[in-house]
Amino acid sequence: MSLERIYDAVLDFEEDDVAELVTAEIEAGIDPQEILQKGLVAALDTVGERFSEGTLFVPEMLMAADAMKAGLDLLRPILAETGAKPVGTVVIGTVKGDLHDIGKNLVCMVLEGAGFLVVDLGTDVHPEVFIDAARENEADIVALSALLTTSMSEMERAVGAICKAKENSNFDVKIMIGGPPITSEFAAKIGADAYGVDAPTAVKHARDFVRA
Ligand code: B12
Repeated sequence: MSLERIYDAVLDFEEDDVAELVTAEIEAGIDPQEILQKGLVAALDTVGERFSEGTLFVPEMLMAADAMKAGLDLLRPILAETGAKPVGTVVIGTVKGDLHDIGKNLVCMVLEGAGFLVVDLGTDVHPEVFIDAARENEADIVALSALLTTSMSEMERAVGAICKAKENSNFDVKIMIGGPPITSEFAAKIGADAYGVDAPTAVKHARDFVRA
């Protein structure tokens, strides 16, 4: 019931209401994953459908994203709470030309929650920036996100550059990619080590990589 109110508040672009309702759910002991999936993520899916239908436009999409972020900010520390020593280091970013970061931020949160040290490079990240950050932080994994179909070629370019850097030095990282236009076939074609359909799958792959 209250999760529906969170869903509605995101669709009404009511940041303050989202924050208030999410706080109430947390205090009531509701599973943070449930608040996230059934309240916040479900609302953004509806936003996407309405955008596709042409009944909602970019400014509204942005306002809904801001409302969702108000809830995410409250859930982040709870999802990330572990206190354990990092099990590995992940450098992550959204590829060049792409400004979407909500899904990437979710991936960051669950990886942190699973005990990884996450270095978030933000959005519109150039290939060399991924490589430099991975070297500097001695990363085990580089994770790349893309939301736009037009970003897929940038992802291919970035993964290609990382693979090339791996050939020429003692630089060794696993590459994981994700985002709605991405598929496992595309990941295999461009030389990525794994494709993750969602945040929990990202954790599964990351764990497999550091165990291997
Ligand atoms: C919010 C939003 C925006 C916001 C972004 C705000 C922000 N800070 O992110 C704003 C308004 C800025 C925006 C702008 C644009 N957007 Co937009 N946007 C969306 C929307 C509604 C939601 C995206 C989202 O956050 N989803 C929720 C998250 C949780 O899901 P997710 O990103 O898929 O992430 C999950 C998985 O994919 C996976 N994952 C994601 N990344 C990674 C990475 C790794 C390593 C792994 C393992 C997994 C993984 O795990 C995540 C969690 O489970 C979508 C529609 C939709 N429902 O997807 C359109 C959508 C992505 N946008 C679209 C478009 C067209 C645009 C614009 C071009 C619009 C315009 N004409 O200006 C611009 C592009 C700007 C740019 N250069 O990037 C299209 C893309 C179409 C396409 N196939 O190319 C979509 C699909 C809308 C539509 N139906 O047409 N957008």
